[in-house]
Amino acid sequence: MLNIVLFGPPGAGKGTQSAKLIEKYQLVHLSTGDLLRSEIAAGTELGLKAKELMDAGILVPDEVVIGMIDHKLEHNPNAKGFIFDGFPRTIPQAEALDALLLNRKTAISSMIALEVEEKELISRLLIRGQSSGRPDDQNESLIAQRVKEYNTKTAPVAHFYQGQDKFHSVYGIGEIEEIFGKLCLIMDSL
Ligand code: B4P
Repeated sequence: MLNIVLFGPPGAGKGTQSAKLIEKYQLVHLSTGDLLRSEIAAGTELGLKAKELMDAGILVPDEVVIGMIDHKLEHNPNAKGFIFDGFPRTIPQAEALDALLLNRKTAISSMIALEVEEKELISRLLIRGQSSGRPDDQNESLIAQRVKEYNTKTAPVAHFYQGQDKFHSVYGIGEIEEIFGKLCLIMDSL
């Protein structure tokens, strides 16, 4: 199985590149951001709790997202592999993912990080906010809060995969196709 963690700060291009990768490599896309937004849209209790945190630019509790991923793995027993987009975002999430995959006799193949400077992240997300209506893309201070959350809680997850010798990084500014080409080179080398 090919199991990829696509990593990077908010707005780095994870969702954008995941969509292209799943098409080319026939993998299942698991985005915790998308899963949480569908819970919000469905008005579930989980969604109501998550919305408050997401609208404030704060990560939702580990057990919530780990439970969602476990559920999705359970429902895709015949997948050729997975693209994890926006997960794991903390060290406990990374440890839990290793355990969930080990239970299924598989493992993460590689983490690929998209490196983008903060100024560009803020500009991309403000543009997306104008068209998507996503509450967490609406103002600069909220986006800065998400980047802060990333720097303190999520960035250390890269070291977790460096320690397993599974870390790759790609510069994430430029044409979408050009960045996709660099990701494919890594994917094809795995
Ligand atoms: P996510 O849905 O994961 O949102 P994101 O990080 O903001 O988006 P992404 O990174 O995928 O966007 P993309 O760059 O593709 O998370 C939202 C919230 O959910 C979090 O803040 C948190 O509260 C919660 N959450 C999610 N997962 C969690 C977890 N595991 N644990 C705890 N909480 C969790 O796109 C950004 C924009 O850039 C787009 O408009 C795109 O068109 C544009 N773009 C992309 N590539 C570009 C390029 N090369 N050039 C120019 N623009 C580009």
